Amino acid sequence: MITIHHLENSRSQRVLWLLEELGVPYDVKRYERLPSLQGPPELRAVHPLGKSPVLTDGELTIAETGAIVTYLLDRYGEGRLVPPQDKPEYWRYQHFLHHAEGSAMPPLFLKLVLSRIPPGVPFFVRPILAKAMQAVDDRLLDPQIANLLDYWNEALADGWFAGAEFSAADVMMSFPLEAAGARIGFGNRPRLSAFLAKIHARSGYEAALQRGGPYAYA
Ligand SMILES: N[C@@H](CCC(=O)N[C@@H](CS)C(=O)NCC(=O)O)C(=O)O
Repeated sequence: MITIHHLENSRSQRVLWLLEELGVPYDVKRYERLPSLQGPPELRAVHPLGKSPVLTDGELTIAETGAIVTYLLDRYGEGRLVPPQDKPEYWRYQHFLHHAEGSAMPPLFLKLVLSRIPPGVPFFVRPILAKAMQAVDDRLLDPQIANLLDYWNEALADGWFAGAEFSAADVMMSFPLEAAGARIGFGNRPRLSAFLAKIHARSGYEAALQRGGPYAYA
């Protein structure tokens, strides 16, 4: 039996959604965040990185969302949610499967980290630190994130990230879009909010929310 080690309000929600789309039975072991928003120490007992998601299936333990998605599709997908390998859509699919965690999430995560000065920083340093953080935001992160949002908006011209068909690339890309939508907003990029509306209306997405517990992005 598959078990997903799932941290509340996190990107591991995607794995539950994929399992619902595939109709594969699974257990969920839920973990709550610490007040610091980090994962609890029990996650380290499952995998040394202490992050979520982690999948266990028999003897196998897999961390990293992209690897888990690939495992589930290879083992249980029966060709579903992946474009045929001889089509150009297959490489769009591969691109977005990796893009989600490789290029999309790092600037969004950094933006979140820089959005508040950590507790314990002495009061006289705080204004200087705030200015430095703002400069990183303005010069580095905001232009990069605007570029990402434009890129996604263009990529969705055919309806989905890999082309005209829904695929597991859309499952992977859901979290960067949800995080960007909640933390930053989309500006004048209508395909991004349309994408979120479409995925949130899927019955598998709704079923995964019931299994996963608190999720602030839907
Ligand atoms: N690239 C990894 C990122 C894993 C990750 O950072 N997970 C977050 C959940 S959003 C987490 O476990 N955070 C808790 C922590 O860092 O302590 C993946 O996609 O699996």
